[in-house]
Amino acid sequence: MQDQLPSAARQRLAHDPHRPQYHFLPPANWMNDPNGLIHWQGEYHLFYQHNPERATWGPMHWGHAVSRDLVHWEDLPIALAPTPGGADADGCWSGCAVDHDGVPTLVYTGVHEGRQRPCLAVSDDGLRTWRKYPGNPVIAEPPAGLEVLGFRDHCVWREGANWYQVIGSGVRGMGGMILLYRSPDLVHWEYLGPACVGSEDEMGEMWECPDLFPLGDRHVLLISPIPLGKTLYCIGVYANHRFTPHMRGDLDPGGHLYAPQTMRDAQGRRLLWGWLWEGRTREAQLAAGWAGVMSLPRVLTPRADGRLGMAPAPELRALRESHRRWEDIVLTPSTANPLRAVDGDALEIEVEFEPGDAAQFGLQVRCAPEGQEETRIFYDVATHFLGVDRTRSSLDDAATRDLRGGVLALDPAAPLVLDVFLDHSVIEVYANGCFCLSSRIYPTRSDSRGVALFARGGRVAARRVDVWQMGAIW
Ligand code: DQQ
Repeated sequence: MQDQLPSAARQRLAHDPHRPQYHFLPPANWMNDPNGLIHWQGEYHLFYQHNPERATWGPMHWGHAVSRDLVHWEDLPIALAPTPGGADADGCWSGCAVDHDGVPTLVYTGVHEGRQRPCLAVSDDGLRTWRKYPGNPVIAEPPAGLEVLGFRDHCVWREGANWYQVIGSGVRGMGGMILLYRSPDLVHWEYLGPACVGSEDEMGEMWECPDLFPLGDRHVLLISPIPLGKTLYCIGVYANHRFTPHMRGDLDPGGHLYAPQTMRDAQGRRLLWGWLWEGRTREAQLAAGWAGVMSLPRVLTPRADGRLGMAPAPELRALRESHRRWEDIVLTPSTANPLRAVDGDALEIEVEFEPGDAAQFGLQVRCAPEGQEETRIFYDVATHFLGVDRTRSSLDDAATRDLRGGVLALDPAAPLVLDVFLDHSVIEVYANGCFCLSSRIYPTRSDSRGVALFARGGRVAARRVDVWQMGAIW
């Protein structure tokens, strides 16, 4: 059910122990993809796919929030709702925001009777309310001759006098692709051809939520391919209307981040947000009355080793409250837990490990006193696997229990620096500035609040451990 006031809805759900306190999520009900990210006159605007009626995916609206500091968010009225009989009668799906000669303009996918087509909306009151372009949709059909599996989600940018956009698409038997268009005015679009086509076996058949942007002297393409259920990043060269990938990777092998979008802010930073989906049943989501969380803002940077640099936005330090530090701890399998005094479900934990001869090391969070529940964030030295093990995170059968992660190769003497953000049911792990894992956990016990460090099969040193209690953003 939709509450009258966002603040009343937030209040009503505030005591849910799984509800994050410093990650953005809507007042209530369903959220998926971030949309329309834009830094406008000192304000960060975050729009999002939203079903304001229920905590399940449904008729898509664009929810809207604004922030001056990237940390605290204020709810604004819903920006877009389906128009009965219109090109978006069945949903306002994902898209982006651009500054069209001073006019804030949303480019989104209108869905009607199974057709997905680009639509526009503009604001003349500082992005508070939105007027749809009466001529929607602005592209009537997908390109002739292509049997596309989808034609949706928009990444729009300016080059000289023209606008360009790529639209997510794919053709069965060929693979996922982005279709490139050019326009002088955002209304009239000329099709230029596919800017990139992937191999279906490796990169799926339909690319959702493409984002193509310059980073350093390269371009990055983000895609969320069906049926992979995860986001890939490709680093390569964009020239002559073609993007050629030179390397690719999993953006976040934690298994919960999807359909991210980026924006360039006034400082010239490339910021990314992604949708962190739930790890529990539809019934559990409906009972909770909310579903879907936004990741923390991540700063993307080019790196000399060719990887994508990813770090939490430094503004998040404003959330740090009481702090404790430990230094030079040597851990062995029999060491008593040095962090036994730590208690919390909204924490930032930064640890610098110096690998010794331990086979595995890491930390545990949301630990119950007798170990009935715990979540392990671990590094396996032989396989270079950094993972989140939630096989014992929850006594609730409805919560996903698995082990997810990916390979982070470390030089033998190099430290592993983990920056872990724990926020009730959300875990975000940042490692060595180039690796992220997002996960969701649902411990059942009110005393599952402990934190521990561990080593298996040998010794490891924790050179520095910093733990902060984190404040709430509302
Ligand atoms: N979510 C939107 C689509 C997009 C998908 C619909 C990705 O536009 O392809 O809610 O999660």
